[in-house]
Amino acid sequence: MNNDQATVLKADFDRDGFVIIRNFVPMEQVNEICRRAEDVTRNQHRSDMFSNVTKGLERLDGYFSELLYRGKHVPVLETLLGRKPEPTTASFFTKNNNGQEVHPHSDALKGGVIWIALDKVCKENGCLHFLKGSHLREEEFKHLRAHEPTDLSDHPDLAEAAMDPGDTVFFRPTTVHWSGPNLDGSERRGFNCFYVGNQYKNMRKKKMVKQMEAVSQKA
Ligand SMILES: O=C(O)CCC(=O)C(=O)O
Ligand SMILES: [Fe+2]
Repeated sequence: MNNDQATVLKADFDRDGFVIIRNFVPMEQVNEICRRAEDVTRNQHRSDMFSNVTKGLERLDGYFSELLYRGKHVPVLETLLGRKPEPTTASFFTKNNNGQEVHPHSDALKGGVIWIALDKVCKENGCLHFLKGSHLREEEFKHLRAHEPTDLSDHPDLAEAAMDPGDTVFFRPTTVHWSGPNLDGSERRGFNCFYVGNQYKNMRKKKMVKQMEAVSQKA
């Protein structure tokens, strides 16, 4: 990516809260991600609402931790964010035709996210949708939850992210996004990397602060 391309991408990213780079990941790598993600999720038998979402791939296969930490999307995301992305986790998203909608939500307050299409994704099989510019209106959308239906299908800022395998969307975790049902039952897989800081470290820090507060209240 040259400087002019980076400037245009960053302007779009700053305005809309997301940007799609077409053909970003070569097909060999798309196939390898699919093969490895299918391998590590094969024996999972979950029945919860988000059984189609597997986080923590980087703990199951070193290939995914390499991608999360050193994938070629990392420097691009750094340019878009204007700061070093802080890796959190890598995830695999599948979707069959039995529901499994992810309702409108934001992921976190800070950082960035990338989502690579592993199959052709379109409105019929439940591609991602974004609300353009919603990252600039956090207050208005902060009540949204991925497990609670909210109908934004007529929203004027709606953008449908139809993508081909290898296309990659870079987005702010505060940009409202969702994915509808898979109506045609075609294969619909995506791989994402969250860069929203080390949640485990943050959790430990919060726990420590609580413990210290409890101690000082007793004293
Ligand atoms: O792929 C999906 O259905 C949802 C993806 C999503 O919410 C995310 O990548 O943060
Ligand atoms: Fe999300």
